[in-house]
Amino acid sequence: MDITSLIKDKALAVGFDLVGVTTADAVDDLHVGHLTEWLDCGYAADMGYMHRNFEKRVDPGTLLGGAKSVVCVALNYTPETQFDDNPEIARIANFALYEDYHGFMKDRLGELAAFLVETTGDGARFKICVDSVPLLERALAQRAGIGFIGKNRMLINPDFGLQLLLGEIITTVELTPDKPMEKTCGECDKCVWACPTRAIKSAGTIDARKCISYQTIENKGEIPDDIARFVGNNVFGCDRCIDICPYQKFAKEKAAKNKLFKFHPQRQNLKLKDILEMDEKQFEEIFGDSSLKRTGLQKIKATIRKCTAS
Ligand code: B12
Repeated sequence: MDITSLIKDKALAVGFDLVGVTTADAVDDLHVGHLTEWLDCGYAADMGYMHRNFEKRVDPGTLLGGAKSVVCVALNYTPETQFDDNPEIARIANFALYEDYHGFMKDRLGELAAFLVETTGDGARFKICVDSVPLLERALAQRAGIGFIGKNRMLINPDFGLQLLLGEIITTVELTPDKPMEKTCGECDKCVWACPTRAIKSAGTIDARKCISYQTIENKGEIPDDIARFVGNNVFGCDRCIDICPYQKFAKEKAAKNKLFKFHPQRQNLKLKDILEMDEKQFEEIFGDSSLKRTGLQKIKATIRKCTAS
């Protein structure tokens, strides 16, 4: 078996749902142009880090000297149980119903990278990336054939849907690249109309200033009044543009397969009132290993006070 096939088999064996390979070349001008326009229009809101490291973000080769390939992986986070829509219950974005994915994915990518070095010899170098590294993860995953980018800007795989978390290994090893997935949403623009704040422009660009996910996770200040009235019980993140997508509705994979990726069903049933009454110790017990930890209990309480009648 060739090295690329061995690496791909190992990626699935360590627990990822999808794997693809692309070169370490810069993304094409289309992506560079979209990122430039997005930044220039102020759509990055107060995410100052999105303005930094532009060269690195568009060119994975600059993150590791001598880089030749990028192994792109995806982990399905479709929840085991569905949220019962009730305005008194706090709605937490599906990805955060699981343990914090950053550490989980980095550990498995570490195992995969160790295998890569073992298989190809001592000289192989690599860099592991999950979310926080300046990299256009969705553009690379599309180029590696894992999925296509939808109008809601999510990486969509026709079998798995949209609830996929992305990670990469940039490496000096030369692997055989996959073909990009060339697909589009066609005429469908359900996500554009489902977004309560019209954060998705019809061409597909997302204005983070209007995105409920940005406002409830990233915005350290107060949520503006014109957005607050649409937030409702979405106290952390938002899945509206994902839930409405036909690719999610008709996805063949109905739940995450990797049972080691810990799902916390109790996070789906918390009343808004329960969170308002929570102290830091209780918050740590329930959300200690989740993405909510970075946002913090005080911000989540402020969101509930501002955006709901609680
Ligand atoms: C900043 C950020 C956010 C911001 C801004 C969102 C955004 N759309 O950029 C906020 C806080 C709002 C956010 C929210 C969410 N995020 Co986020 N986020 C990121 C981060 C760190 C950078 C994204 C980025 O580069 N934005 C820059 C803009 C310009 O990118 P873009 O709009 O997608 O445009 C690019 C392409 O789509 C393309 N493009 C743009 N317009 C057009 C038009 C056409 C016609 C074409 C062909 C191409 C094209 O060009 C651009 C450059 O490649 C990535 C991790 C990473 N390092 O990549 C995670 C990431 C994108 N987020 C992720 C997730 C899960 C979410 C949420 C679902 C969480 C939630 N439930 O609340 C939401 C989804 C919001 C959405 N619909 O995008 C996942 C997405 C996985 C997937 N399947 O796509 C990522 C990849 C993290 C990860 N490692 O898994 N996020």
